[in-house]
Amino acid sequence: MQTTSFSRKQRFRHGFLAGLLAGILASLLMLLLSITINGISLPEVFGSFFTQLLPPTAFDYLHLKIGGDAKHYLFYGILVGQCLVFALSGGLWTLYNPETKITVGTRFIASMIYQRIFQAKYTSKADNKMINRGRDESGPYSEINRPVQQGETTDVQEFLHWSSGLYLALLLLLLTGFVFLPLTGAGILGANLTTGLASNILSLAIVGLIFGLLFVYFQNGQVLRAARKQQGKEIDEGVEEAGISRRTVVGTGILAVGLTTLGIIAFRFITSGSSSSSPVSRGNLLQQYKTKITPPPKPNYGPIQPVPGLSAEVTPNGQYYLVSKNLFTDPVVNGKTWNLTITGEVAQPYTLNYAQLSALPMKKQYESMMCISNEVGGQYMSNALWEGIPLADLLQKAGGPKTGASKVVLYAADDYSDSIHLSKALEPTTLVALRMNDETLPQGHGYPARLLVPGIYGMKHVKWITRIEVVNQDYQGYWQTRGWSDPAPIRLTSRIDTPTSTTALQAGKQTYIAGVAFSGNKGISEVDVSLDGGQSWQRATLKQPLSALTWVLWELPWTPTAGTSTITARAIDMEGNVQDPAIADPLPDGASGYHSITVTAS
Ligand SMILES: Nc1nc2c(c(=O)[nH]1)N[C@H]1C(S)=C(S)[C@@H](COP(=O)(O)O)O[C@H]1N2
Ligand SMILES: [Mo]
Repeated sequence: MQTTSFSRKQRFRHGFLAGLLAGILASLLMLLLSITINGISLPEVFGSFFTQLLPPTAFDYLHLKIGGDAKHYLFYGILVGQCLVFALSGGLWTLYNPETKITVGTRFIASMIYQRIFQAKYTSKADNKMINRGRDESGPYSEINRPVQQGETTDVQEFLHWSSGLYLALLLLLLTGFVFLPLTGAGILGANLTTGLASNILSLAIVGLIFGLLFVYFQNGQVLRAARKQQGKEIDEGVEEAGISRRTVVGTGILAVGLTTLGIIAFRFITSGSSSSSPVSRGNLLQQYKTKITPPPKPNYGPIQPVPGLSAEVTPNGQYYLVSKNLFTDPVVNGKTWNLTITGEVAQPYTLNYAQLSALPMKKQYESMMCISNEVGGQYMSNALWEGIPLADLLQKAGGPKTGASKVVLYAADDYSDSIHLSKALEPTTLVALRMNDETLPQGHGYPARLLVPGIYGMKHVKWITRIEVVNQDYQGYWQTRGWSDPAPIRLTSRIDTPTSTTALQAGKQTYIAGVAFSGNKGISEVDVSLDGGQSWQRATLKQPLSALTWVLWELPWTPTAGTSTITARAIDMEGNVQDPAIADPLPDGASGYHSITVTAS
């Protein structure tokens, strides 16, 4: 009698591949559910946990790139990891198949359903047809139910019931819900997440169900193919080849995706390191550096030529820099059901809906923002006209903060939170903004409402706010628990927008050096440009800013000489503080140093 026998390695491989395929599809379904029904996205939860575990310096690199592509790589990396966990669970499940312990009843039902749907079976009846496809009394499990004969291998146990897949899914679900999620701080079944317990359970159950069924489907398909191959006297060559090539293709595909992801991260890492070196000698700059000029310079306002490459003074909404912690998608909040709660250490907590909030008196102000992970000369800086309700008014409406209150915490729809000091919260320019450049706040910038808090970095400008809580103790926000500054005042900076290292300059032909300078809420009194590595400085013309809270456009006419030139810029704020030339990475307080570029004229 012919028997098929699979080695442990083969059995593991079958389960692993089946788990991988089912895991990929289940993971895609998970993402789909997270977008459509606000289901839980485990890669998002684990990504957030992972960034908290890493030492801040190790994560610095990734945060530098957040808003760019790196966070997506992190996300896809974790997604690949999740698929591998599915695959591993499939391999182990097949290897240590606990099927024999599953009741005969569920086996029978599962086997019936299996036959009904797929009409595929594997049988070793002595009709010399080891494999056939078609309806028959014996199902794929008839073999298992038969007592195992002496010397016979038990490969057929690799055929799984639907119920077996569901048991595996249940096991994974229990592990996730009661072990892994609580370990990340998300609570049992992710109860602490804003997605909500009901939506978590529903989405996990759907994903689990689909994974379990697909796993059994792929597993049995593979066993069938492998058995055919082994007993292959009557195999259909075409089918067999298709089986092998599909397996090979999938395996190679996964490998390729994984390697590409790693490659891109490595490439980014290498190139980011090389671009941070500055063409200007630090010694010079530091030697001559005076931290403060008293009295502060009087700004040199004047007309600015509209030169190509210079930032628009007001950034259009579509071009405003975008940063969020969210690895996959930002929350889409429904303004019709959304409301904002003011609570904590206040006399009368209350809740307003969007219409009620919009009806309150609003204030318009130009304000520029900068991300704390922006490097000197970087692009995570923009300016807009905002409109919103002063936070002080909202707190006053609640009877004001109680004595002893020290901080205000802002909670958002994406499980992000941050705090600001009460004194900062009460400043008249701290707003809960509903509008941006005369439009409803765009979704990506925090619709329905975001915080504006001039003078401190972008991370404190909490988007998609749901709750504002006055507290009487310290509170560390999302980025603070990852090593970043809590007070987070903006560090004075200036950026050369034009020319760039790739601009084709003509020697002897006048052009303009131009850019922006920003201090948060301390204004800009002067911007200087040096063409000799900081030995001498020329004063640029400043465009009178739209408010005391915005960046300032600056410009200097310049006639390049043939060859290369190095251009360096520095700013001075309205208090006379001079931009710090010491190079500092963004972590933990924001970057410092001077922006320098090397250009060539011919
Ligand atoms: N809810 C929420 N608010 C958030 C963030 C976030 O991830 N979630 N990111 C912060 C960071 S780090 C920055 S720099 C600003 C960016 O705002 P923007 O995308 O409108 O430019 O939003 C801040 N507010
Ligand atoms: Mo940021």
